[in-house]
Amino acid sequence: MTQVLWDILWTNVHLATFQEGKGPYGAIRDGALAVHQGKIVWMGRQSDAPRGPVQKCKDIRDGKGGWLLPGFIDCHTHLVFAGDRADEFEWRLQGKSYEEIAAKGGGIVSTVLKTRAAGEDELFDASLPRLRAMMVEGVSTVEIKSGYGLSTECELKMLRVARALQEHTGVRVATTFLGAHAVPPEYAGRSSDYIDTVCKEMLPAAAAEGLVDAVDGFCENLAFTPDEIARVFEAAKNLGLPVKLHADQLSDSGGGALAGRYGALSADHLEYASQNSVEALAAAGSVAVLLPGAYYFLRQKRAPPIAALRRAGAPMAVASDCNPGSAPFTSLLLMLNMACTLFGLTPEEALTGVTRQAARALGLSQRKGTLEIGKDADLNLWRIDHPRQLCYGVWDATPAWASIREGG
Ligand code: DI6
Ligand code: FE
Repeated sequence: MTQVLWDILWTNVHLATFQEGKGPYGAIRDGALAVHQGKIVWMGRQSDAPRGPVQKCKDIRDGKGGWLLPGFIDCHTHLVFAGDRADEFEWRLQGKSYEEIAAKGGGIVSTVLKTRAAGEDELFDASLPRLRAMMVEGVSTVEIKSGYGLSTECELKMLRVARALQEHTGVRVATTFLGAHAVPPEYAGRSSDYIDTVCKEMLPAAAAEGLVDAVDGFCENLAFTPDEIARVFEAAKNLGLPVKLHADQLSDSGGGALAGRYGALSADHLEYASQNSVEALAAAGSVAVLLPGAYYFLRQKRAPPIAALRRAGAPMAVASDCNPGSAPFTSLLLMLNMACTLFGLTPEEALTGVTRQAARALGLSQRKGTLEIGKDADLNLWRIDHPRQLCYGVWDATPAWASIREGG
């Protein structure tokens, strides 16, 4: 697919391509990369660049020895919400658990009440700064979940705001319907009836408006059982939508195994995942999405079974889980650091987790996640000496030195 015409040629750069099987970071030192009509059309060692197209290219850019990486992908966020939960943070520091607070009507439901009360514009204005903070650190694709509406009207409002954020910022937004996040107050004690409404009314309405790229659920003691989630997954399947799952975050509820059984794009959290779940995920090719920010913020004691995931060959992604209750964070760079220090990922694994594997967790591998001929020219140029520095700490490259979004 070498084109004769190149719109842009990046020279004097190192490439961290994150292509599978291409050595550490998929690195190409002293590289060059050519872009045509928003796609990568050539990349390799600069000395190997074909003369004809180089001579005809009118926009040759000097990367000054920096590193080009794929735009980062935050593949698990709840960044559209109203208000905050700093009060609960204080209560937890005094010894109350996340589960206790949720059981007393706090937790997710308290954010639901605030999100329901917010108008669409207000919700957009509250969410935009969080997305902007992510963009500053090189995020060019973000997944955004509903799940703080828990009514047809408010779930659709959240998803419309998520779509509007893409329109406004140019960041690619993947929307996920998370109606099965918690039982809303008007259905207290009737979770099965609520799941009926999710399957028969809420999800079909959201899908009909084209607002749903994937369907998620919260499988946990304080949320929904595997049987209830299975009903949501069946409804998703009938609509031809892919699924993903909040699984085994606070207890082993068999969520990982359920996700594997449905061929989920991903199973997320997984602190309490059993060997059975790990194997089911690996067999299905589902991505294990690790969320070290939530683990840290809830001061959990048990880390996800990283060694078992590695042994099973399960792909691992890293994301922020940005939400007001368990992970009030927008920094994917901080998550990279936490994935290494708290979960023991190597810097290469962590970075692969916000590029190639994160794209896979969103079903976007055809276009995103690696530097590869034919993929979107969705790039960040970082002023670093080595990609590992992005996991260690970055203080002279924020905002990403130059962000190039030639692709859609
Ligand atoms: N797990 C989480 O960590 C978030 N949602 C979920 O299912 C927490 C959401 C919240 O506490 O508001
Ligand atoms: Fe989450």
